[in-house]
Amino acid sequence: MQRPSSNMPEFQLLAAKSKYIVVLSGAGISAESGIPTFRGAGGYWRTYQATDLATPEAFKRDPSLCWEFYHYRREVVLSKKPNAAHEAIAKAEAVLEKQGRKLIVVTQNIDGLHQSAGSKNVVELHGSLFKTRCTKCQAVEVDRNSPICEALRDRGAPDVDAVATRIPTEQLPRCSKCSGLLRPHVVWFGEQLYPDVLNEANRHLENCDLCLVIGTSSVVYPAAMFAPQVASRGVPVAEFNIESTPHTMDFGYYFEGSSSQTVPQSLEKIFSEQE
Ligand code: BV8
Ligand code: ZN
Repeated sequence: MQRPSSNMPEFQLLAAKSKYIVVLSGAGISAESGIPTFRGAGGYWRTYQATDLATPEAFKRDPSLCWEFYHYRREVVLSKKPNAAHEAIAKAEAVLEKQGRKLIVVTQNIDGLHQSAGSKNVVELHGSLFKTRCTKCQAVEVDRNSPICEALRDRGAPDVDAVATRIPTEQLPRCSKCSGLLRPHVVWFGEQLYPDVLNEANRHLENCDLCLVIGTSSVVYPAAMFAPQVASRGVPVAEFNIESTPHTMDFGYYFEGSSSQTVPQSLEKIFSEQE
């Protein structure tokens, strides 16, 4: 098996020539914005791992605890900003678009930081912290209110010994149309990805001529198979991570380091072409 190249000048030229770039991002791209990743130490809230609470069963069993978890994550994200990696990707999209070329972000993240940095073409594979879905009428709404509802104000403290008095479901976020109980519009473990989102992501994966896969441990399916799928078409894929992952050997390029450094560097020839 050939080892991935770490030849940055070579990759910069590839990126400057590409017509249809797909950026696949995971929690690692937001780590330097201060948002904990899942697998690092930050992956815990109180005595729970995200994977314990990000399930339909957890919501059914205790919607109050589940909403405290998501309320906490919303408030954390509202206090954070995109970093240089998000910004370089948004800038590259704008420059390429002027030249009739595409750059699409397909993200596993639900923090909305790509959009805050100015990215327009963003496919949110796993939904968004700032969208709700009614469990009764299925209406999906954008909601960036802080707090999302009065009963959750000052709730959601992450400390292990935080006292979780249960909030009655009537006081949890309710639907403005049918007053049904709202849930976060995110894809939980064991839930299928939204078909239209999956189709859109696949269309981009099948047509791109370059792929950057940034800050993902590639353990969650089906997202974990996207970059290897592109590489198997013979399209150059570059992985950006602080450590190698189970798929690093599948890719043509691997740039070790913090994405806020390596990602802007990899895209800079797109900007210099423009000047
Ligand atoms: C489904 C929204 C099918 C919610 C998320 C056994 C084997 C294989 C699969 C399964 C299995 N058991 C269950 C499954 C399926 C399951 C799955 O894959 N489980 C995993 C845990 C094994 N998948 C699902 O359930 C999916 N649905 O398969 O449905 C189905 C079919 C028929 C009928 C019914 C169902 C749904 C998965 C979506 C779950 N929702 N998020 C929420 O967030 O609350 S997943 C969530 O976790 C994220 O969205 C993301 O996808 C994942 C976290 O992964 P990463 O983003 O990669 O983050 P991580 O912390 O892991 O890694 C960070 C990386 O960044 C690291 O590599 C680190 O080195 C790097 N890094 C850190 N700092 C930096 C950096 N890199 C660069 N610079 C830095 N500064
Ligand atoms: Zn409703």
